[in-house]
Amino acid sequence: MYRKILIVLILAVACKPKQTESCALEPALYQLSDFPIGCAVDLNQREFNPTYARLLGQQFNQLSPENIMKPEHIHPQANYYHWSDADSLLSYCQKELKSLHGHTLIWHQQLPPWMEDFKGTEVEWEAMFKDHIQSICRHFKGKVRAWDVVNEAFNEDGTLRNSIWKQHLGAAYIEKAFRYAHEADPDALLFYNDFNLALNPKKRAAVLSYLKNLKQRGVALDGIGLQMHISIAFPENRAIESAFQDFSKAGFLVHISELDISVNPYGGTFQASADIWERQAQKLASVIGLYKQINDSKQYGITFWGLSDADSWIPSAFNREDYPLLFDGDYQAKAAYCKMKESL
Ligand code: 9MR
Repeated sequence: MYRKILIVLILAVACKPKQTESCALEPALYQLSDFPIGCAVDLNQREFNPTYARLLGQQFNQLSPENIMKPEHIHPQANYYHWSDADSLLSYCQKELKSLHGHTLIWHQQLPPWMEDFKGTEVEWEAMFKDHIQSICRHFKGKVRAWDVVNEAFNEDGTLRNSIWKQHLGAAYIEKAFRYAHEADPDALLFYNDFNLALNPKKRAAVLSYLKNLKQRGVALDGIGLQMHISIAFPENRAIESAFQDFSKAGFLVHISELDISVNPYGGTFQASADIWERQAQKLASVIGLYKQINDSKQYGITFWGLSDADSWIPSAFNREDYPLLFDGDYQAKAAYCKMKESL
């Protein structure tokens, strides 16, 4: 009887589609790469979860704060900046020799209530906007590698999003943001960051032509952050290639800034299978291969939007089961991790 149960149990474990893959964790990802390999960090996890901290420290050499440099967190009141969390991440980066990618100065989301409710003339709005950008850039002057200066300013149809910034400062707010950031920290690289730029050619063309125009007019704009919240089903590799090529050939540094590869993009019941993990690994290999085709001087780096599947923003944001990252919920390497090491 017990033997029978044991056999059934062994068979069940052996037949369960394996998500994890065995490949060595060393050399680490960044050690195999010619460009920085980054990860979005949750500060609490880094400070209180030793498994998370060990893997993060071992595999990545550039970090983006997932939330703690966003306006609501770092500038919660008009006359108060909350520096301690970002400072703590910065000192970790300095100690561990990792670069810090600042994310993000100007966005329409995660704004503190006082900023959303701000009342004033256009001149007062601009003073507030300038103070926000320059206080943060000055605080981290010489210490961050780059800033995402403006995040997600475009709609999917290629028009400018009607954010509070556009409403109160006009379309010129984008150019002003870059000018103010550059004035406060002339050595930081400055990025425009957005999503769906591979998937949506109309949005890509609009953003590209807008950024080219800014650059031609002497605005200090160094690169594009292609977020790349993609999936095993889309976008097609040809579209990803076009996005990488279009921006790099126009002279912009290309940062794959928020990479994750959904395995359940349409939601609904999710059925894990070895085939799914393999497709995720293959999609990642294609992304890396296409990224390596752009001119070396334009390869700013690749950043994953989270460390393990347990840390991903996707399941809660879309209320669906998903496993979009390199490590599973137990911080074990997945097929995608192993494939990435072969592809770098
Ligand atoms: O991962 C972030 C999540 O923890 C926040 O709740 C969310 C709020 O909108 O922002 C997420 O990060 C976003 C990033 O800052 C900008 N691009 C889209 C990302 C996913 O929403």
